[in-house]
Amino acid sequence: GYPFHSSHPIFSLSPVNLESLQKQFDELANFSDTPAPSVTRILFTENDVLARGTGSDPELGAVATGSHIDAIPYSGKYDGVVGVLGALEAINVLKRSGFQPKRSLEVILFTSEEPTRFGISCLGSRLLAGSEALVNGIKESVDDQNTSFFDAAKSAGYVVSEENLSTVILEKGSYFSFLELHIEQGPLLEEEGVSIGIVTAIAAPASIKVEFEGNGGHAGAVLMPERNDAGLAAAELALAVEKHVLETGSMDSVGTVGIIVLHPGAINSIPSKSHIEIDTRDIDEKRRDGIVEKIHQSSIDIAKRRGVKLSEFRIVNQDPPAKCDHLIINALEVAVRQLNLSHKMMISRAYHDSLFMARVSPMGMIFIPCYKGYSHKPEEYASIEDIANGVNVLALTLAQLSLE
Ligand code: HGY
Ligand code: MN
Ligand code: MN
Ligand code: MN
Repeated sequence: GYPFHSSHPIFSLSPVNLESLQKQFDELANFSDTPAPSVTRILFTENDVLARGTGSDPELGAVATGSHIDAIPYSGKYDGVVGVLGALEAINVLKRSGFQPKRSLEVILFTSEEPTRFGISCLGSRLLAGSEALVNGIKESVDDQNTSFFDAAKSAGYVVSEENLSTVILEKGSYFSFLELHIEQGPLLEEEGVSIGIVTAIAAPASIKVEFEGNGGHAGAVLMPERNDAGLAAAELALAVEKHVLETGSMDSVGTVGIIVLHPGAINSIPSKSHIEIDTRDIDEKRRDGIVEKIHQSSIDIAKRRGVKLSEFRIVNQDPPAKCDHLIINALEVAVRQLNLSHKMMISRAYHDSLFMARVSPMGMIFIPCYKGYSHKPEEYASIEDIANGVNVLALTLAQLSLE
C-alpha cells in the first residue's frame, strides 16, 4: 500500500488560481508553429525558445533580480537569502495578481557571493559581468584543501569546464534592469524606524593577502634581539590597517583584518610564517586606494624593521564602487509610495552581486531593516513583515520595469 495514509491531509494547500492558470495555458499555446487550436513547438525552435521566456515580448532585455544563498562561517540566515526567496515570492505575487510582464522576469541565484572558499568575492556575478581576469585566474584557485574551483563545482554536480567559462559572460543589453533585495546589514533603518532603504550606491571593496616569513625557532632559546618574529609583523600590520583607515578622517573608510594564521601555531615556537587577510572599503574609491597603498608601504616597512621577508603582498580585488540607476530608483520610489511605506535613500557599505551586475545592466537595490544591523553573525534577523514589505516593493518595481 501507499506509504501515505489517506486518512489525514499531507498539508493544507492554498487554492489553485484556476483563472490565472488557465490564462497561462492559453498564452503558452500561442508560441506555436501551427495555427490554433493545434500547437507545434519543436525543441530549440524559435517558438520553443520564446516560450521559455516569461514576457509577452521576450526579445526585449529581461528584468532580473536575485542574490546569493552561500553564507560565511557562523553567520546568519537572512544575508542573501532574502533576495533569493524574496525574488521567487515577488514573481509569485505578480503571477497571483495576474500581472503580464512585457519583458521577461528572471531570478538569478549567484554562485559564491562570499569569498570564503576560494578567496574571491562575488565570483559568479564577476564572471557574468565579464571579468576576463577571473576567467583566467580561476584556474589557479584552490581552497584550503587544495581542491580546485572546477573540481569543487563538479563534485557539486555542476559541469563547468575551463573552456566554456567565458560563455558565462553576459552580452551587453542582456538585462534591461537588475534589482536585488537585501537586508541592510547596518542599523540605520531599524534605528530610524524606516521600512525601506533605496540604495543609491555600493561602496568600493578591496581585499589583500599578505605573508611574512622569519626564522622562527625555540620560544625559550632564541633571545629577543635574535628574533625576526613573523607573528609580531602580522600583529603590527593589523594595527597599521586600523591606523591608515582612521587617518582618512572619514566614517566611510573601513578596514578589517579577519584572518591571521601563524605557522607552526605552537605556543613555544616563534612564528616563522604569518598569513594575513585584509578587507578595506570606502564609498570614495580614491580614498580607498590611498588606504591600500599605505597598507602596502607599511607591509614593506614592517618587514624591513623586523628583519622578516614580505613573501606575499597580493591584492585579490580592488573594485570600483557602483552607482544605482535613476530609472530604477524612481520606480522604487513609486512602489514605496503606492505601498505607503516609509523609505530613505542610503548607500550600501556591504558589497553585493549588484556591484558587478551594475557593470552590465542598470542596477538597483532595496534594503529592509535587520535587528540592530547585525549580519555575518548568528544573531542576524529580519522580521517576516519587513521581508514582505521588501517583496512587495520588489514586485511592484519589477512590474513597472518589465513594462518599460
Ligand atoms: O562582505 C560583504 O560585504 C558581503 O556581505 N559579502
Ligand atoms: Mn555577506
Ligand atoms: Mn549578501
Ligand atoms: Mn598565502
